[in-house]
Amino acid sequence: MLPKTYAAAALGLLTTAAQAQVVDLVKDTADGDRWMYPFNGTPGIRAIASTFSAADQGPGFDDRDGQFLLMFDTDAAITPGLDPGSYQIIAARLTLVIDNDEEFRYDPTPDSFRTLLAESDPDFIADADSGRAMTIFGVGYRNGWDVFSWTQTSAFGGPPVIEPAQSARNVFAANYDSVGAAFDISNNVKERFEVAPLGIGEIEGMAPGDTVPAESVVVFELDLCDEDGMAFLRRSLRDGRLNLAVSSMHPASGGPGGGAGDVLYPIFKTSDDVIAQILDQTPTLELTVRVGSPGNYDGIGGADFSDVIAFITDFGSGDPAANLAPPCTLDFSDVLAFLVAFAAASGG
Ligand SMILES: [Ca+2]
Ligand SMILES: [Ca+2]
Ligand SMILES: [Ca+2]
Ligand SMILES: [Ca+2]
Repeated sequence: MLPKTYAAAALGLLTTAAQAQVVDLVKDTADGDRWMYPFNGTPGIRAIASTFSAADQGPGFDDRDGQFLLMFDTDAAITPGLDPGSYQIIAARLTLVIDNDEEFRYDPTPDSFRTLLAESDPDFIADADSGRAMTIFGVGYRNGWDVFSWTQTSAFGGPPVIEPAQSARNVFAANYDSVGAAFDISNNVKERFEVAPLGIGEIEGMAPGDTVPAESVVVFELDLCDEDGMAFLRRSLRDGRLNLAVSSMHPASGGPGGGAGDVLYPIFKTSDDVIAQILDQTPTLELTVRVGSPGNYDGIGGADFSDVIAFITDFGSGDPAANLAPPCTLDFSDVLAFLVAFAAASGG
């Protein structure tokens, strides 16, 4: 469950720049999803998508060789086109369901890229916990594609930097610099840098190192303290579409491009899995977002005393809805942000 259900969302109040509302958005299937693998023969309609690494296979393949791209249109529920600062992310969560049974190990903590280097490399360190984390990222584009033009059936990539497929993909798992420019993290082992995921996949009741059964529910709580990541989310809400990439560094053994051996990586059900549609196991996005000025905190009427009470109540109880300014903890900067917004919205 997301932290709160708001009367404002139920009433469906109209939003203008001066008004605010808190929207609980639940999308129980993706508007598009795609196994982003260079040799996927059924792009956009495949019922499963696996994530794995080719970091140990030399040049020619992205380290993050198999990625799972998910596309959610948000514009029907959350007014697009506003300044990105008008979207306050209060909670964000992606839920996926595992398709394969007992083939990979659970690891809820990401490993350094150094654990994926050759053991003879001076920078190599051993992976302290078996398994690899399932992680989620925002995306970036190349070759002229963008969030509006790219669809689940668009071309995988353009000319690779190294044949047959390295650094070719048109949409890639990304991190962002301080001005919001995306950079491709698909080769962070070859290029030797650590990555910052938006969220880490967790499975309730499972211990690190356990093998993961089919039908396991993987929950990615997005990190509200990641300011670059939250800025990506806000831009996505402005654009009316949120595209996300799931990645993991499990070895590509036993499957696509991975040669002999058992499958050792997660396989997720996509929105195209007919059984998953019936069993409610398709990818699900949950967002709680305040849209517009937080001065009208309760989203009801204009900015008046009830908004002051509502803010103080949330602030006092530690509700993340009261987090109106960095850092992501509740402190005086949030009170100040509320007062400034309240003064502006109430004309005072
Ligand atoms: Ca699809
Ligand atoms: Ca590990
Ligand atoms: Ca109000
Ligand atoms: Ca804060």
